[in-house]
Amino acid sequence: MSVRNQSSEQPAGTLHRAGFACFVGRPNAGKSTLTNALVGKKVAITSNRPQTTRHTVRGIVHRPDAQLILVDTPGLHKPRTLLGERLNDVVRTTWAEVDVIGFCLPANEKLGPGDRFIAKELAGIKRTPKVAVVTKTDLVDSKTLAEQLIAIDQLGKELGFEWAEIVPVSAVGDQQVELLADLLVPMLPESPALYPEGDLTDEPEQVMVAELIREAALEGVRDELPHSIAVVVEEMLPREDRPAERPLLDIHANIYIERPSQKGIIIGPKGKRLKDVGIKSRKQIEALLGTPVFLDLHVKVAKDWQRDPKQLRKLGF
Ligand SMILES: Nc1nc2c(ncn2[C@@H]2O[C@H](COP(=O)(O)OP(=O)(O)OP(=O)(O)O)[C@@H](O)[C@H]2O)c(=O)[nH]1
Ligand SMILES: [Mg+2]
Repeated sequence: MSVRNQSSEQPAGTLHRAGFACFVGRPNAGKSTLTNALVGKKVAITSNRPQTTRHTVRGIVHRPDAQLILVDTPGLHKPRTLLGERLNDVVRTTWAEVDVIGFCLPANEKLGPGDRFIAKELAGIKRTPKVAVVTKTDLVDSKTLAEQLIAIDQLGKELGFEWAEIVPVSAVGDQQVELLADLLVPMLPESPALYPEGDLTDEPEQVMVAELIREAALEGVRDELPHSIAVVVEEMLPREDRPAERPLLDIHANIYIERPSQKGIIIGPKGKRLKDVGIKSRKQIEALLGTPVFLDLHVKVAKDWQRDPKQLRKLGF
């Protein structure tokens, strides 16, 4: 008898589904954390600063009878910069292309104008099923949650549509995350798998590395600074003259900020902050790539890059 990986076996007689679900919502609603929880691995960075995600990130959930491709999108907000406008455009293009939309609303915050604004736009997308995902349920009691569920149901009715489902989840508390996948899968079209088995994301390694550095750099910075940070990996090369059993990957990356005055904050007294960012992100990068890394970080000023089309292009937006 041979041992086989049951999880990738399709039960006889059932059809296979594959397709795309995107998570949309206000900044900080918990979209990326939920994406990671569903995939079972960190494919998107998260932080308690709003507007952490800056491009769509695909996370892939493999099941015996389905492949669910999650598209985590930047939080939709009132844009104040060219970057903000670009991010909102990305979200709108994405939700027009997916099979099901998951609208994320945090359980611990009353519905606000930002949520209504998004819901109104979703109401205009008639063909695509819309699932309301109530996130962060670990932060509220059952009464607050019940009120939120009613308010969301009401919001749909006001705007003239029915939610395909309203699902409370906690990505941090691992509550109902699997159930959400169970509910999304039947909304996908019949299709063979779209990605190779085992792929958890389609993010290029270089982008994931840059994102892990940005995540570490975001921690503990305040006010406008999180928005000013961008990271570009310039080079990733195996160090020459290393014995085969002790490889080392050299990574050169630039952390961009918008003004010279921000440089000191990122670098910190005697360079301590930058050093900590390096240590923290290097550990994560090593875990991701499975190889020891030498990380060389530099801080550079790209003046007002969020508003400058040329700089945005250079930084990949
Ligand atoms: N307690 C709790 N916190 C959560 C949960 N999900 C997310 N968070 C926290 O909420 C904050 C925002 O999470 P993200 O996943 O980065 O939110 P996002 O919607 O992707 O944000 P943007 O990318 O900025 O649009 C982080 O501090 C998370 O740790 C949850 O289920 N429970
Ligand atoms: Mg995010």
